[in-house]
Amino acid sequence: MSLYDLKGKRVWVAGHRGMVGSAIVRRLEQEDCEILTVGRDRVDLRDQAATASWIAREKPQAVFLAAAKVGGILANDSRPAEFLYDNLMMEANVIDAAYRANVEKLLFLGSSCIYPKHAEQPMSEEALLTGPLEPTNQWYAIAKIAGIKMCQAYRKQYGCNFISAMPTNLYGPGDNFDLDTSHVLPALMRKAHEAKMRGDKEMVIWGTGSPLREFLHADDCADALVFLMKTYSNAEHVNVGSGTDISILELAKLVCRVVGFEGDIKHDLSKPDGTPRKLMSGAKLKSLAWEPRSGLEEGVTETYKWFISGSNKV
Ligand code: GFB
Repeated sequence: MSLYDLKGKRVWVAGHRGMVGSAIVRRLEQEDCEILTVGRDRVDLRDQAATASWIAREKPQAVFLAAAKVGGILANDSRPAEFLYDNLMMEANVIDAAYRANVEKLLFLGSSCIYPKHAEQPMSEEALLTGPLEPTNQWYAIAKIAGIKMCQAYRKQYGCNFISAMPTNLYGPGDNFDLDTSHVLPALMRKAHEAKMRGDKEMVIWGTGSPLREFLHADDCADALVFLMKTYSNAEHVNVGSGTDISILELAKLVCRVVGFEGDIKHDLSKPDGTPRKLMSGAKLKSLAWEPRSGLEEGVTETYKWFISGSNKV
């Protein structure tokens, strides 16, 4: 096991204000390292020169590339140019500048949507590029696949110690709760909460509710990413998931139970279901001796406490 010691290192978390980036910062505070961050107001990672000069000046030794343009199924489907361009530019600029600044180790974050729409479940890392993608998020998926390939190419040609991790659907503190652009779990939590506050008799979920989704708490994901940064060095990407999935309708019922909303659940069938299932195989990560800590109900309960604590900015 090739250990990379974070002790005393300058570690840059690109995308530190996002849900995953902020979870990585929280997790790194348990390490004896110097955490570097920079806001997009100071350095736009889509700007190659600005990105390269910041990295050359700050000289990070390790990089968590968690900066990305992300969103739920509707945002992905309705803003393909932004999801493709922004993600391609950010990853290309950071990965290339990291190589030129002799960064010792970089971890690139992708997503479980990189796998084919009808991949055999659970999806192992080998399923990549073996079939057509889910149309609603093919743009984001292609950008993330390109990021995996860039890390592999820089490892092959320049010997860079760059690795890739593919988290499943994440949730937790700092998530996006905007009802048009968010992912399903925060959207259901906000809808159930607001329906309860208004005394509504029902709440509406998108699609049939039959698709299955795997969820992992952002803090569990961050722990896995720091674990991989320290212990993994290989060209192939690594799935980071919880190993269990749930139907969207059952998730809605779980969220309503946690929120305390007792109304009916209705379906807006004008909205897309997306991929029917995308459960990832966690065998590779398990073989490296990492397991997620929190279960879904516990994680949703903790996230709802955060949501109603007023820390949420929506
Ligand atoms: O989380 P989500 O937006 O994205 O949708 P994906 C998951 C499922 O939840 C879909 C249903 O079947 C939605 O129709 N759903 C039900 C809802 N109610 C809602 C709602 O109010 N809001 C939302 N957003 N969904 C994403 C990709 O796919 O997975 C991203 O688009 C990324 O790029 C992410 O890869 C991990 O899970 O379908």
